[in-house]
Amino acid sequence: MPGRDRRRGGATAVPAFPARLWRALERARPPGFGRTRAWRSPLRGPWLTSMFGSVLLAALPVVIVTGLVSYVAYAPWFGQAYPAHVGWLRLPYFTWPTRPIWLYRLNQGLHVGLGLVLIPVVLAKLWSVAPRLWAWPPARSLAQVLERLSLLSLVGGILFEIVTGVLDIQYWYAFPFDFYTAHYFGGWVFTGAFLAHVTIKLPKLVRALRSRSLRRELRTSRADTRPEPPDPDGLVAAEPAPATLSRRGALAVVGGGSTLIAVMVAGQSIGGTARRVALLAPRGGYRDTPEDFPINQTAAAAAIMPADIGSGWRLTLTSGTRTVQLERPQLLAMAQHTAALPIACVEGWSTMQTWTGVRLRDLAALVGAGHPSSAHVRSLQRGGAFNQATLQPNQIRAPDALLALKVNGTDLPLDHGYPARVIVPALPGVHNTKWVRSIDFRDS
Ligand SMILES: Nc1nc2c(c(=O)[nH]1)N[C@H]1C(S)=C(S)[C@@H](COP(=O)(O)O)O[C@H]1N2
Ligand SMILES: [Mo]
Repeated sequence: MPGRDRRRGGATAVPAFPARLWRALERARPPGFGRTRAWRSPLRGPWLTSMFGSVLLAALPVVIVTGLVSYVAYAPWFGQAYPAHVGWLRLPYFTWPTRPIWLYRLNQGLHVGLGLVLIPVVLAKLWSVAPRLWAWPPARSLAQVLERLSLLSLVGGILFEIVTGVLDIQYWYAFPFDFYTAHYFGGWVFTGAFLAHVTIKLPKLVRALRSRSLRRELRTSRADTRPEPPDPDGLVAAEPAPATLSRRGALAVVGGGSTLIAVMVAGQSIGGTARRVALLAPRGGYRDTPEDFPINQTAAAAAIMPADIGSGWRLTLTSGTRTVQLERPQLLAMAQHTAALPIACVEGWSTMQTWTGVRLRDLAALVGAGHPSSAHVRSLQRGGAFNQATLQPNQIRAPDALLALKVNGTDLPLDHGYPARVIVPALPGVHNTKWVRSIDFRDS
């Protein structure tokens, strides 16, 4: 068969290793590797691999870009992104806008939601190229050594991102390193390998997609399913078994898996009744009523003491040498503003609520900061990574940027930050500091 000949020809066309090295590799074969005849599914072939590949080609750039955008949204120039120092991987920074208010909500919903939905497609694509991943000897030439190394970053990279990402949103910190740092650098490793892989494989992908008609595949039953013609890469089984599933069946299994995941996570962004079927989302179990919406960290978990938030509580405002202290009734006596704004967590969940409180810019003016260049907000919470945040000028100036005292018409519940919390349009959830103790405005 011409395909078989081409496969052999392909291997010798590049300068190969000396025969001695080859024999040594052959002797060192680990169990399970190099058993080309053991892979017998008649579905494997360039067309099926390219179907999964084209889905990933279209969707993974969205996951990558939203991940990087989220890093910038944290305002890394204030030293409050993770990791804080990224060396020459520094992105072009830009001021994170406050409009549209759903910007961060959309960004994180896409990053986390799409990332989860693509897991079945990634697994299916890995399954479709499995004979290549278990090939032995692992490489026959220097060019193939390089290819194998790039595949290691590609496959290892995406599996690492999936595992760390999923464990993080499930609050299962099973790993001994910082999640954000690992996920950030892992993301770059994967992105580099992804770009190289797409550049090398794109012509093959286009050719393979053209080799069969999707519409015809969707009409082909299991009984009529035949292997693709032998290919130079050896994806097609040398001794294919009879089909136990049609290609349309395989696409349906993968598509069905992705749809199921979509149903089980979309609710954490949409809210309402949909949140109740968001079984994969750790913040799924809320009724989404004015009194019962998602909480990131409870007051008990944050060790907020009743004495700290009683009648002795004061908000301390500073700017330069000026200091103003306000009790809660004094804050309530100031001009109140109401706005419907989302809390959108980096973990993908979000919730829309109606907040009432004092505008941050009014608080700045009170302490003489007419044009603040930043606001440093501190919480009563003593430890933890989320007990302070720095806001950009536009996040102080925005008319809907509030120090909220109420939500949905009643006093803030303790778990949502009583006596006062920050709520700013389009701000990453983590910077909406709860149980606020002080705000320091820097004037420019
Ligand atoms: N002091 C303090 N503020 C905090 C947090 C915290 O743990 N401590 N969590 C932050 C995070 S990560 C999010 S997503 C939001 C969640 O607000 P909620 O618990 O009212 O829903 O609060 C932010 N503010
Ligand atoms: Mo969060």
